[in-house]
Amino acid sequence: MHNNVDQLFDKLWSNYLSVTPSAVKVHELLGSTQKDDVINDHIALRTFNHEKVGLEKLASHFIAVGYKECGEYHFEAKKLYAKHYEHSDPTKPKVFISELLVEQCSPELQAIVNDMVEQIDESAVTAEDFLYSGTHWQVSHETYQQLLQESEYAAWMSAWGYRANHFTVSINYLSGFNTIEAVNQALKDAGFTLNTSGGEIKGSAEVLLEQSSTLADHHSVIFSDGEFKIPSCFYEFALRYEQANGEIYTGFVAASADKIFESTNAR
Ligand code: OOG
Ligand code: NI
Repeated sequence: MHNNVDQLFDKLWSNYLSVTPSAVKVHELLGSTQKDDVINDHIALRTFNHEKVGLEKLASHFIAVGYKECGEYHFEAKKLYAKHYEHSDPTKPKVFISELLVEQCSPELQAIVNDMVEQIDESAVTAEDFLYSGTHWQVSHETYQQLLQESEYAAWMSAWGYRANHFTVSINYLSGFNTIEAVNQALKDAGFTLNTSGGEIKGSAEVLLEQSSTLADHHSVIFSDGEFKIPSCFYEFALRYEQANGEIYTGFVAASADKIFESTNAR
């Protein structure tokens, strides 16, 4: 485990950039109007609900650097469960960790996932680099496509494994943009394709959180039966609103998150 928050995020960031080159362009576009680089609202990681690698195992790496568990979320149709974590320093990214409820999936998917999880060395899960260690197994592109038929989430995990699947620009901290509409327009003008599932903007001021995201970059993966370009990771944008008590809302909105997951769908 890491003992320093910034070191952990630096590693997660460079690992994410290695398969998400468009993230550099996002920073140039949104951050160049201000002195400091962008502040990230949150990042997200994915896993399977096996004892060995369940979301609590990922969370322990963040707990070790001062994070506390905050909210929980259910995604029935996608068979996912998630929790979010916060640091006492509000400029440190929040963390959203989800897990696939494998026992609710088909016997075929369960067999594939069990086989992948079995190949993870127990000691790898607590190792310093686990959250950006990628895959610990070999899958074929054929298996990837088979998983895609049932769960895009499972397919993404089979190809990319343990890494941040997105970083999220905090619009609240941007000096050049005040609305999510303005951010989306700048992104589209620069040639980015946004995730339109559930509309370009997910959520509203009423639910205290507005979100949008790019569609994932495409990056090559070496599968056991060859190299293929598939969706990797994406960038998200979040604008948070004040609650009645005057404090900024720090939770997530399940109905919006449900659509954000689809940012790794193929274009
Ligand atoms: C997480 C999707 C949910 C949000 O901000 O609501 C999310 C994922 O794609 O793994 O990030
Ligand atoms: Ni997100």
